[in-house]
Amino acid sequence: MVVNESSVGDPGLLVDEQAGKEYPPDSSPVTQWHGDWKKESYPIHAYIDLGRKRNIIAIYLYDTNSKGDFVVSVGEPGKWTELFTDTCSLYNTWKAHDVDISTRYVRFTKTSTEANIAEVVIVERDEDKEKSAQKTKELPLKEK
Ligand SMILES: [Ca+2]
Repeated sequence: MVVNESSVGDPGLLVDEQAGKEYPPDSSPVTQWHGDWKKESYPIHAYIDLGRKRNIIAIYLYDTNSKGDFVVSVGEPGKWTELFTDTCSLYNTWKAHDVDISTRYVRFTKTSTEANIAEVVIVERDEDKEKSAQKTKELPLKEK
């Protein structure tokens, strides 16, 4: 579930192109999270609720046009810790961020209209395999 903390934009577009189970992802997402064109609207924030605490081993971002800081944080609503900042310096490229973190919530911050990310893939550790593709959209559905 994606929660929009801002009054503009649709952060659901960060997780609307999760087709395929490849790891690492090799698709070419096109719909990106955008707020509006007003400078004063930024930064904008949104977070994903993974349903329960997950052991996250990688976060992939699909970088599109322009450059700007895209911040990924973990923790819980009202209490975030920055995990990393991606400068969005590449073009139409999947960027891998290896992490080792246990969290239920992952927050994204788009600091400007230029910090353009089209899709996010969050990989949870699978105890049966070394690395497996369990994506954001599917994670909450795995609840037993
Ligand atoms: Ca998308």
